[in-house]
Amino acid sequence: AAAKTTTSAPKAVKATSTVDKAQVKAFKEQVEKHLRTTIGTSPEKASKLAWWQALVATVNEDIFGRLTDTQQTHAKNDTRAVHYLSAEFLMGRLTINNLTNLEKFDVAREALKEFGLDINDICEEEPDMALGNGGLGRLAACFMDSLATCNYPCVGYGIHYENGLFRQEIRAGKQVERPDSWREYGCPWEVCRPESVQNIPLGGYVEKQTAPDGSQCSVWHPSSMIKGVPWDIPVVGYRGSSVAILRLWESRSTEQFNWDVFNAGGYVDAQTEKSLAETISKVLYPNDSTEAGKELRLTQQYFFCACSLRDILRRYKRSHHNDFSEFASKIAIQLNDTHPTIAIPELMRLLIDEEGLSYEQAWDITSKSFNYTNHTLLPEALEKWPVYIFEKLLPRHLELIYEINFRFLNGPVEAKWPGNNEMKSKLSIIEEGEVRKVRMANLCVITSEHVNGVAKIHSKLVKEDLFPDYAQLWPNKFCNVTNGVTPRRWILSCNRGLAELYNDVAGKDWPLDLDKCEALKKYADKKEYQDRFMKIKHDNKVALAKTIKELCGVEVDPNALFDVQVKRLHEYKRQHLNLLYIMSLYKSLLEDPDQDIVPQVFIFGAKAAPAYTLAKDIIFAINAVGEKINNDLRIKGKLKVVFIPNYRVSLAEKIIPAADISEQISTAGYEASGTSNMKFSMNGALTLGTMDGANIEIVEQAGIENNFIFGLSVEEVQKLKPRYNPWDYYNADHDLKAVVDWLDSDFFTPGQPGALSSIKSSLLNNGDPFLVLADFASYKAAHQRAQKMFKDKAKWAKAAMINSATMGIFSSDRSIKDYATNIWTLKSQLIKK
Ligand code: CBF
Repeated sequence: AAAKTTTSAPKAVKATSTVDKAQVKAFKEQVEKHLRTTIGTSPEKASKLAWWQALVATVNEDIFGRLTDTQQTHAKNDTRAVHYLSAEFLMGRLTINNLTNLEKFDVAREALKEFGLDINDICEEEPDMALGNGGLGRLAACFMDSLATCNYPCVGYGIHYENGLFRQEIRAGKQVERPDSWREYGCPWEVCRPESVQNIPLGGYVEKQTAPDGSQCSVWHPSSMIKGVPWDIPVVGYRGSSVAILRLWESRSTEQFNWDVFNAGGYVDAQTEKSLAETISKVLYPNDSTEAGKELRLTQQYFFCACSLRDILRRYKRSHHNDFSEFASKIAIQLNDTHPTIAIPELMRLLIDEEGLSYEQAWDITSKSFNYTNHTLLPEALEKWPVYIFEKLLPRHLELIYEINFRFLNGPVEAKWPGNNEMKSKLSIIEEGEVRKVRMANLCVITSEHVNGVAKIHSKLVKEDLFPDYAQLWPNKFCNVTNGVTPRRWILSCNRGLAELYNDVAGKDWPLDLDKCEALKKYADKKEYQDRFMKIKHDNKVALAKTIKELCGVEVDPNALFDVQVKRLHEYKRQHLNLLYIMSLYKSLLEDPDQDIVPQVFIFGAKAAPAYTLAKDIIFAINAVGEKINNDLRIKGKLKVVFIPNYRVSLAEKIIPAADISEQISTAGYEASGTSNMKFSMNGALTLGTMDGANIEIVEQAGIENNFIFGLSVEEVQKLKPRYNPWDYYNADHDLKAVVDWLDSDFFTPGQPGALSSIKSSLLNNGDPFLVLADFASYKAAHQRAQKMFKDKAKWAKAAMINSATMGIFSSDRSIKDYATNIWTLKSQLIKK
């Protein structure tokens, strides 16, 4: 509606005339050259895919030159560097982001236009690089962008999964998983580096040997070798800064093909070894914040850590030979959650068994090199590996873990709590029990110099609730680095209208210093700017409405309030709380169809882990309720519910700029930080959320009066939990009871009564572990406040602008600078051209 009442015309969104004609011409020629000489086709015959490939080849000319400059500068200066070990990097698409960071987007758009092509259309050809599950993997991708932009020497290390996170299809309302073969036809951004291949030992047994001086040593006789093949993906920093490397390891057999078996007639068996080795990097485990606990998963973790450490050692030895005294001053290693923990005993093993250092020397280096980021408090996500799996796959590593544990328990623990066996068993790396287990988080905390959480509240809980005894031993080890997101992707690339507004009010450097956006605040009361801001939002909503029509077949009105919850599906994120509210709103509309409410569109996007049945049931319920509501003429289109299938980074880039409300409704204390909450606020959505994770810091910046905060606080959740009885809430609230009971009927699933009952059952019979019913009334009240504010266009626009303008601290550049200063002691390096 705001858009329709616009009086002063907003500035044009980027005038074509500002683009340099000579640059456009040169770019056009380059694209055509690549189309002919790299791709082997002509403009007349080229498919969209071929155009995209030619575009990438053009961009790569720029990138690889800068990459070489970056690497030469770092090698020449022998700089300290950080090595970011992460099992996930959720990169999404790279084309628009790279063009933006090279400041070539406008030139490229104009050049393609001269061929009669729309750049956005061409870039739809690019598959998402979905090598991650959600927040943790996307954080790693934002961090790579910031490391490159801020010129920090770094390498990101991960796994070159053949299949990324599954592609989600929705059939008859239900999630169906399909493989995501993102590089089936090759990925033009990556380069294979055969000169840096590694061979990784696995399995076998450890033999004790007596050295000539009488000391005992261990010799590992592995049973197999896996080849690690590195693929490099250059990550371009903004505006000509450095180009960072993301190095992803692909597993292959050391023997391509077993000729002896083949010659003996075993045609199929001859392939077996090859396919077993290749299984390691075949597929990303689709679990978010829950542990897979599978042997293959540990093998994946070990495989990429072992390859990466060899790579780190190789580079270090190039300038320091076999003198390891400077190792810890040159190398910082960041463990992105516990997934790469096995790197700790692997570095110990490499230094002792292969480089000949003593245990003490190796420990000194190792314990100064590692740092650990915790991303969740959920007990099921804290990795514990059965000792028997270690015995089978990594017997020498197990031996080293026992040694680390022995020295820790009999050293610092005994000194602090003499004779206290209870404390020893609590802090031990080994969990005793029927199945003995290795507690990976304990190994991380014992070894690392720094342990950080990812938002203030989360870091406090990590220190006080998760590791309180370790905090007594080492209070200074624990710190906080609040997460951030890159403004290059999450404003500049995905919301060009808003970027243009910021250029006008804050100057063109805001993508490098997001605090500059604060300049918009002083215009937040001015109608002209409110209108311009809301027109940008409206245009984004029109574009999203089109996407929704294409993907879901549902017509939505861009003038309605767009209320969005997009994230992984998990009970603690409480999509079912949102659903219960929608049902209650629908019920009230059926009771009084003429009531004066703001038309609303509830938009969901979420993937559920394939084995998480209740999460899949919630997806089905959202679709079933949506189907009914969207087709109910009685409510006159006042309410729509859409579930956008296959939520991923490239969809987030379309959805987030179009949101009015950002649903961040986790049970307080469960969402470590959240990062979509930051992206939504930056793009002018108001948060409807709990005091959890980074929501708390968002509200600190943007003001509680500009957001809709509800629900129990962390302390209240902790207090209520032991005596919580969901039936009390169910029995006391008529509306709540009615909607929960509705789940048992076949109203939303004609002919299938009980199809949605598992949700009711989890809320009542299973004790409602995430306090959905306890927060329902307060959630409903927050929605009513939002409704009321949305009717006051000026007030809403002002709040949206203040949210967007005050998100400076959530730039991932700030997070990376915090890590560099407080954890890595790392200096940025200007790149010589
Ligand atoms: O820190 C990044 C994100 O990580 C998670 O996604 C995770 O996988 N543990 C958390 O759930 C998020 O809260 C957090 O923002």
